[in-house]
Amino acid sequence: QRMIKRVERALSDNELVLHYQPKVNMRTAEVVGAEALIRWHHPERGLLPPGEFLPVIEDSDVMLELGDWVIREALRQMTLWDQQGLRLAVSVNVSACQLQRTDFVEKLEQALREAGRIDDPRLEIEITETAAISDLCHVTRLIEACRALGVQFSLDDFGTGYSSLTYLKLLPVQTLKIDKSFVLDMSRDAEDHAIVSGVTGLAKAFDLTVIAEGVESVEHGSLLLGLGCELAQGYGIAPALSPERLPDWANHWK
Ligand code: G
Ligand code: G
Ligand code: NA
Repeated sequence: QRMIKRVERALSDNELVLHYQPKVNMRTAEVVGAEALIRWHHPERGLLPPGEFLPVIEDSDVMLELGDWVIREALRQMTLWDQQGLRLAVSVNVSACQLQRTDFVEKLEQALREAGRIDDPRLEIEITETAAISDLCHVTRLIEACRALGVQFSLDDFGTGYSSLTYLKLLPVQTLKIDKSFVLDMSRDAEDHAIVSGVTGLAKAFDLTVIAEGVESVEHGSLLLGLGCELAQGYGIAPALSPERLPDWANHWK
């Protein structure tokens, strides 16, 4: 309870920040986007990763407040980068409790309008399979309504939840994110390699975009390219960077 109050104060005291992990096309060497990942500039404890405070506030109203802030902040940053000539699609993580809100789409539209991005959202929402499947009917309608606003969806950590092909067929997402646990071991573990290969093939068959997480090495990259998965994210490319550092990184990355 004290921790929830403390995060709420962090939000109003501007101690929360978004860092952005680049997403690249390994074939064309293009920087295609960035995933917003929250951090807490704690006055005593330094920069805290989300695992230190998100689980505590999940299912509280503060999580909803934080979720709203993440979307508004990411849109604001995107416009700043646009002004610097860096045109990126930005993705944000949205948790199950946010998706359950009946006013999610309304709030999103309001945020796009206030950010002046209603005509060019270039925003993607990452949801986990588990969150999507917990209320499939509601989430399906929500995705459709957001897509009508030009906002895209990706299924995060794909392969780790109770993914069934039926769900995949029903969910109108545009992108599958292959979970890093499969990518990390794909050079040593034949089954993980087969899973990455299978998900990539599945994405093609469903006409979806596919992106691999956890790309840490050149070997990961070449294996993925060999399987036809061109988009990637991971420490081998870049960790999450502060918004000030990202433009410089993007200009020098090849
Ligand atoms: O940055 P890091 O790799 O430590 O992130 C850990 C987890 O926290 C990731 O799985 C990510 O999905 C989650 N996360 C990071 N930022 C946000 C956010 O803004 N909202 C939600 N709901 N989850 C986030
Ligand atoms: O899927 P999720 O939103 O949890 O992904 C973000 C998380 O993955 C963050 O905790 C981030 O630090 C972590 N991450 C990003 N790239 C890599 C990587 O190449 N290797 C590993 N092990 N973790 C990564
Ligand atoms: Na994510």
